[in-house]
Amino acid sequence: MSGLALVVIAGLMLLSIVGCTRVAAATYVPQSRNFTIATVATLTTEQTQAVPSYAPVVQKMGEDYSFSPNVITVYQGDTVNLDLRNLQPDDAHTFTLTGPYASVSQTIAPNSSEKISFKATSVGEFEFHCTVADHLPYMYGELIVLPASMGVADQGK
Ligand SMILES: [Cu+2]
Repeated sequence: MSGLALVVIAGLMLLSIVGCTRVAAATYVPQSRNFTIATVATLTTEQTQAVPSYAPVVQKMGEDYSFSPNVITVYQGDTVNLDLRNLQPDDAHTFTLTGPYASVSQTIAPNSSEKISFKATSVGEFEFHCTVADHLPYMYGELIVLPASMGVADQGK
């Protein structure tokens, strides 16, 4: 056997070894993600006692609340566990998602909490809001569901 043939055979063997050790494409393992979301008073009738100049604003615009945090980010396939806390003593709220998650809606009575869970199946940005008419203009947030492929890089961190 010629020296050239030996080199070719050795090269092919080396390629097959390298080929065998190639790492298989990683897949994202869905996680369980927990969030606590509180309803926060940003402009209310009660506050007008401390800051009288708020009174005409509240009278004209109505009371104003928000969710804190108001952005939730997860990966597709994750299970989202929400602990919803209504911190107001006299106002009920809802946590209501939109789009493919529209079935996720929970009323939270004054001074109480509710826990809900759902699976993040659809990728995209989806608004959540409180359906109480006077709260709706300001009381909203966003669920961001990233593609599972983006979660691979974060796996194990
Ligand atoms: Cu509300």
